[in-house]
Amino acid sequence: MIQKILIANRGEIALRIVRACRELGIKTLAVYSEADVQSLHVQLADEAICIGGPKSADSYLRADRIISAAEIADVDAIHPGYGFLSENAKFAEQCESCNIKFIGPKSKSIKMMGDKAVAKDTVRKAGVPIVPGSDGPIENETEAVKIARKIGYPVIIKAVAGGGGRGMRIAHNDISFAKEYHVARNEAEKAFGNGAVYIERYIEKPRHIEFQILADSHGKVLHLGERDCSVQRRHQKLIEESPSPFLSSDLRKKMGKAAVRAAEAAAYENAGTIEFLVDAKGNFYFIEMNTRIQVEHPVTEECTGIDLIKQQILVANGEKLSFDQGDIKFEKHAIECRINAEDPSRNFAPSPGTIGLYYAPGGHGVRVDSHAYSGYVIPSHYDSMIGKLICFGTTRKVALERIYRALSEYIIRGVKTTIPLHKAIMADPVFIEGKATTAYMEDFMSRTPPDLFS
Ligand code: MV4
Repeated sequence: MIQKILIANRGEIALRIVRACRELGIKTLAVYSEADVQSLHVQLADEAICIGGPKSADSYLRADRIISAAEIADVDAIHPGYGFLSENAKFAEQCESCNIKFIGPKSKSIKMMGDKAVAKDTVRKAGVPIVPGSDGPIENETEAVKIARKIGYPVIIKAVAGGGGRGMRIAHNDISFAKEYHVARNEAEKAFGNGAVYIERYIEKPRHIEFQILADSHGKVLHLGERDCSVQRRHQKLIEESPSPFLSSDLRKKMGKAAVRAAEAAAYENAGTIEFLVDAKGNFYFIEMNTRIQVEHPVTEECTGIDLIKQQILVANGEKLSFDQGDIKFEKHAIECRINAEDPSRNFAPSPGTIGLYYAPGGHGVRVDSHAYSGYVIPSHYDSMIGKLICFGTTRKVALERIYRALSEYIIRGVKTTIPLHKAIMADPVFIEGKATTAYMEDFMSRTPPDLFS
């Protein structure tokens, strides 16, 4: 049985993992950088070890130091959270070979899904719809142009080693294609050390809808419904909700079954996400799989009542999932706003610094996952998310009214935050009517005066 877990992360997710471990009676070891000495996860964990300087590359990305800390403190498992080393197949492999359980999928699954072209091919063979495009990476320009013409413009060029929107280029004709193809290859080579790219038909103004997967080591694969993550800016999600206001129950069923088939094709184990694009007609296409717990997992937890972090730990411990697909009830509507220390009226410039007064909302149907507190200094070395506000209720209307109320109560002094922006969006008829696509944020920002969200 797992008795002690090293948490290889920081911020709200590190705190979230400490809390799950406490309830399971598992001891925790926090690792932290010199910039996070005052962090809540360090104070609340049973033990803590400093692993290096403020930069991620000197601390949270140092697999060697993290594994040393794991051995010194004699932990049984490592929870990687999201970001940092969470989707690093080599790190998962190192844990496996040191006899430390990596709380996540097998390194083979991470590797397979990390290559976005292999991932597409794998799920296609399992009967999951994918965006029409090239079969695998395309090595030379002449062939690439031929394929782009055959697919039909506009097309999107994506890095095989990319994901999450990094390294994507759009082309509308042969001339722009030739240029973008080379830019994409060069960028991919620089960013990932792998210049391989593939081509897809560009779906205009899609919805971004993902399914939560949970799988045990005995071959049981379940889905926990979807999250609509269409409200994003520069591939940073801002708002996530479940159920999606766009899906019919028929489409939801079809997509859920496809998501389970996709995870089965990857011999997937632990928590993961199957991402789909959905066009205006309701056609859906697999685009990629995330082999980690995600920021927005609380949305699913509040809809289903299932604690995903606890389930991750139980599955890593070799236990069978104690429920079946039919036991999962989707009875609530949940919505999450990401609270970032950014200034929306100044192009979302980061706003690190010291929080003065901090007062989080509460009451019926309100959850706040945050590591912030009065006097907390937000370091400038990491992402700007300082918390997540999740509100839930029996209907979408109740959840939206509740989150507007909770946003109005939320006090964070001393730094700029996305709270006023979220209030403006929650009052926007387009959003309220459930009409947001991935084009929503750009449109909202262009038609809304800055004083409404600053
Ligand atoms: C696409 C797409 C349209 N067509 N693929 C963005 C996140 C990454 N996981 C995949 N993404 C997209 N892939 C095809 N074939 C649209 C997006 C996309 C997007 C693209 C450009 C600018 C903003 C975007 C926002 C959301 C999704």
